[in-house]
Amino acid sequence: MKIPNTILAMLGGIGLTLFSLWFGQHNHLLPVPATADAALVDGLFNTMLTVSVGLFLLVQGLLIYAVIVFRQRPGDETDGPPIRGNIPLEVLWTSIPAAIVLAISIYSYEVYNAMGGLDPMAAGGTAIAHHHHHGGAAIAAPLDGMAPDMGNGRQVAYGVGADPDSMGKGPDVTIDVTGLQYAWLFNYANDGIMSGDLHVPVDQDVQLNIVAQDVLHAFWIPQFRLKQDAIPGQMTQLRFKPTVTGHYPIVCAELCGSYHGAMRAEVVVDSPEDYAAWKTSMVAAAGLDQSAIAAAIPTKQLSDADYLAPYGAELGIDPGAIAQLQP
Ligand SMILES: [Cu+2]
Repeated sequence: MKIPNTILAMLGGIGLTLFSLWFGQHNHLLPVPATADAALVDGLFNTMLTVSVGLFLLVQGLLIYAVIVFRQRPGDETDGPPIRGNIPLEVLWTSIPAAIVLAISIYSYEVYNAMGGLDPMAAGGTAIAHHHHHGGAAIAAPLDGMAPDMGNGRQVAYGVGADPDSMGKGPDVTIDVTGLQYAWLFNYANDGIMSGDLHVPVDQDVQLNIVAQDVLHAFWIPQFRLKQDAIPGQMTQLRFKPTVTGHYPIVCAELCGSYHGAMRAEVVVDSPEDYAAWKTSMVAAAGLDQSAIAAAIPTKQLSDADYLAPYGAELGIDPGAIAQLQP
């Protein structure tokens, strides 16, 4: 008995769909989701991956099928049939991708809105509460890291703000973040703490006010599913609720100079007790010796060779080779 080709094609389509749906949910491509909103991003990513895997297998499967089934047989010197255009086919393969792109746009817009990305300053709780005036001149350009005033008294900023359901509520913790070549600095103004690593308490609403001191940087925590440019003269912000305690990397995701690759820090999501203990230890350390913290932060004053020496040891590079670097 021979199974009709239409039945085979249908079974193939069902199998391909089921595999794509399964793979979209079991791809393990993303690191642990460590904030309340991370699941939204993962949902979007997994949906796009499901569609992509399905299309990839369909297109590549048909290609391989055609290469095998319609290959040139020995002794066959004829030309292929002169096929030109196929309106129904073109309508089909234009309308399906158009519908997919439209659906993904609407979905991603909803995700961005649910994360608080559309109106980051609407949360109310913000460090930017006053206006600066220089010599009485009303200057529209950003001053001192301020967001520009759009004329109606509302500050406009970039970033991810509060979820729509926590709009109007201030954050539990506010931390000022400065990106500079080649480090991140975290300033807990209320506690008088300056740190090279970021500590945040689990299950609390955290707001980061981000600026850059010199050039563009980008503040990226993969486990938080958040990335935001740090811009000189223009404050940006990120607001999130960490949900999983642990240590995660902070990566600069904008090529910002020679040692951009070394511009990494760590975010530690602490239990409430650990967070309190860390703050106490930092306050004590700051009281003892401010310069110890400053010394721990890499600066541009180091020569290239000095700066690279610890990394060279780590990578097994001959110290002599590093010493020959031109300043
Ligand atoms: Cu950087």
